[in-house]
Amino acid sequence: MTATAGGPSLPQERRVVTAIPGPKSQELQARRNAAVAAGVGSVLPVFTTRAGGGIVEDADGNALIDFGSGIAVTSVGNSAEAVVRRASAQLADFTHSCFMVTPYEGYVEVCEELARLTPGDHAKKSALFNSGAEAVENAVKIARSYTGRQAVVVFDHGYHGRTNLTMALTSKNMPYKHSFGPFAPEVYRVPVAYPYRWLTGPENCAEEAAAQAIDMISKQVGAENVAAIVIEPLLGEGGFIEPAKGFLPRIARFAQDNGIVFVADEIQSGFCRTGQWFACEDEGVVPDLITTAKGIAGGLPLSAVTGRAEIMDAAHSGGLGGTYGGNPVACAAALGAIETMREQDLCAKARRIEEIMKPRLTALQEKHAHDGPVRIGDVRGRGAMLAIELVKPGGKEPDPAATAALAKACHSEGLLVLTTGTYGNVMRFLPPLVIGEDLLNEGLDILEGALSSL
Ligand code: PLZ
Repeated sequence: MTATAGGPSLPQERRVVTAIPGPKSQELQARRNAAVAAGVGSVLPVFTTRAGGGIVEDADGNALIDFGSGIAVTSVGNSAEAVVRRASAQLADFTHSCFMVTPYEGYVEVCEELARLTPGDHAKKSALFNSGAEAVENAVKIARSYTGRQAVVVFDHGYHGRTNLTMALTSKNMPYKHSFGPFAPEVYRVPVAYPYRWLTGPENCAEEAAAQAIDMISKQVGAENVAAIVIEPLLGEGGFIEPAKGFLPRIARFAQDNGIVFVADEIQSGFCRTGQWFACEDEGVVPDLITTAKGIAGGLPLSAVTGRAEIMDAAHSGGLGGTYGGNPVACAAALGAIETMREQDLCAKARRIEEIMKPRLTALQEKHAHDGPVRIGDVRGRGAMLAIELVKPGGKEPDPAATAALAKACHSEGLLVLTTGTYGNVMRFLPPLVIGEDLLNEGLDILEGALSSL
């Protein structure tokens, strides 16, 4: 540890002093390879020592610009002041009692905040868990219990986790499901309105995709057998796909008309990420249940299911829980993160990030539209959840190799970027919402240079 701490006081400057990864990270990587299971991967094997604002510092003293936020988690920044203050105080008071043994106020406060912040003014209740996957599993348990039905409908390009049920809900085989079956039954996948790749073009994408999805549900499953429809209002791991406008409200209405619980998985898109508290607000969709995690607690593990009180209360007493669900330190961190989002108006910050980034990404798309070996086929997303989709010249064939090469080129210049997408050809941008505008623009300069260098 050096004199300056991480968090907001970490110098907000990019610094590349060694190869990336540098010698210390390489040494650690060798130890890691000997001790950590090969199935656990890393995007960029530089070992983190401190982080804060828009910077991640590594063991070799490199300071990287952070366009990933640990996969949309540190929206309030790493070690944000209010998160550290509240979580530290809680650490000193007690670390665990188990809410199922003796409860504590922090858990209740987080549930009260969730009732206030999530869409809709109906009576709401919440239950807290540890990971996103656990929240999604519990949303399905609750919906099944409430409806007395079994089937769950999910969408092409959807991602909901890596546990057995959520692997079944997740659409992409590699790397999430391959060799890990058999998967949970009663899961049905239907089309999503992906404007860029809709065969008849983007114009009628919303109506056509909704009609196909509803037809498949009605004909193949039977609406009366469906407990829940689970969808990400802005699909994350599938490639930052914004369903064509009109699609989500149509599906939500179908759910409502047929007594199906409509679940919005906002684990990646929630908590100011898209410029609103929740992405489903964009089209005024009010979900019956909403799953949250990631950004909720500034880096500590916490997740939640929030929704209509009568649905949330359907599961029998003692039917929901887990040893660590709603851990007091994680709850304190969440209250600190929510305080930060409110006080610093991080929804507005996310919109400002879009204002800066999107025109520059669109200009890059124009520059790389025709000539050269790489083409940006699509620029999309909202707020600080933005992406470019890379395709081969002359069409829309996905170009995962160029995407990987672009990420590598950015990494070597000290810009931490992540790729995503069913076809591995989407570069996504998820900067912390507190990142400075200088760093944001510097990151975009690096991206621009890296694209030209391919
Ligand atoms: N639902 C919408 O984005 C997690 C996955 C990273 P957990 N996304 C990042 C990886 O490769 O494992 C996610 C999500 C949506 C559910 C989840 C699952 O959340 O906290 O990773 O379980």
